[in-house]
Amino acid sequence: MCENKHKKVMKTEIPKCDRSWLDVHLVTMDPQNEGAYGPLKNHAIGVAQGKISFIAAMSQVDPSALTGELIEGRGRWLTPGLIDCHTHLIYGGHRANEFEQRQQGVGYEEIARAGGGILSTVRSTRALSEEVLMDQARPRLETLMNEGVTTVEIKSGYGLSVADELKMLRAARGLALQYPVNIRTTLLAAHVVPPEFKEHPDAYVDLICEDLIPQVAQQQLAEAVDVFCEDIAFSIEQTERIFQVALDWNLGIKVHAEQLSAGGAAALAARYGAWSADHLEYLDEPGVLALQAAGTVAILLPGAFYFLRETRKPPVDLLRRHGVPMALATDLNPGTSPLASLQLMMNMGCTLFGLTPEEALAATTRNAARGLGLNERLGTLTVGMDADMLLWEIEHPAQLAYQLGGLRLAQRIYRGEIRHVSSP
Ligand code: DI6
Ligand code: FE
Repeated sequence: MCENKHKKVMKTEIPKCDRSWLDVHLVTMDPQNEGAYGPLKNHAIGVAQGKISFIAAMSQVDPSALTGELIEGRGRWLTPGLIDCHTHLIYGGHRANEFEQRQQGVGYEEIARAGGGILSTVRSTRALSEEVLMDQARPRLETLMNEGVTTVEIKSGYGLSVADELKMLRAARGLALQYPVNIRTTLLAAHVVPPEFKEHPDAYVDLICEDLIPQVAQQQLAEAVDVFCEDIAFSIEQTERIFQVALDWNLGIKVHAEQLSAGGAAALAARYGAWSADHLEYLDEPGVLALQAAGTVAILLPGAFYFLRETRKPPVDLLRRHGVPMALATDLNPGTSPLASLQLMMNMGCTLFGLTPEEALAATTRNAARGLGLNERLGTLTVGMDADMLLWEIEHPAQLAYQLGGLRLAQRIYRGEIRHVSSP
């Protein structure tokens, strides 16, 4: 391997690689690299043991000195793998019947009060086995992966009992064993109060704190805990109790905050060092400053905004002005966002919320990684990061947020290997 070393002293010393891509335009999304998207044109990139092992300008590379498989990039664009950092993609059944009702003028909350809504999905989820839940989730997961998603967060929250919440998390872990995708799981037992605890919701919070969180932590079934903090779900005091226990067990903290009203949940989560605060349509400036001070990511969910035909938008200008990292995710769920497309969210992030295409791509790579506590491993094309990458047949990275469908993903690279999606 070293025989050219003395002849080509001008060239960069390249470590041993499993695979390298030559002549690619890198969309690094690394702020260290100047310019929109952190571009490095006409570069080579190599991977070893699942990680990015070198990045060098083509002019600095002697291809004959490279080890491992060589792939001709032919001037195509390589981006980090896309990260969907907020989904509820495991659930039983569907709610198309409620969509029909809503199209006839019945409101989301009216449906919920009549025993439908989240609780109808709780009933169908409780009725299914772990295996059937996995089977029902497959097409949703595969659709995301086919679009370039390499990391996806999946929340529980439709079980609402110890056994059923653990079942949902195990189903998510089961999918992770069967697909080339990085699945991160979040315990969202505090999604709504289950019917059994309707008259004494604090007893349900006790169950979460004293039973569920310890079991989930001991069995390593989730990386984080999430709470839906809202008048119709859990109060600020209940939310804080849950955060305290999550911290004791060394779990990440996330929150569904200020979606329907301004309750101060985002600022509370920031005080607890949350990875992310999500939704945020009603977030005010003090809340924005709290997120900024804590380095908490604002995860925006335009799918739910669109599907519920909301009109109140998250304060994107304030978030931008104060330098809060913004992420975008599908919120994929049967009630408010039955939309399995992260590219659609990038497009809606621009058209509905006013992000730029570059912000939309940062929102599904670098900032989405931070929102999952993975910023040291994922989200940019940087030496040492996990080699989750996408080779696109595009002419400009803005196309990823601009066009819906009709883009060709030439290679989906997961942990350094070319891994397209097929049903196991
Ligand atoms: N916010 C939402 O929009 C979803 N959950 C949440 O906390 C609603 C989920 C559903 O309707 O099934
Ligand atoms: Fe959600």
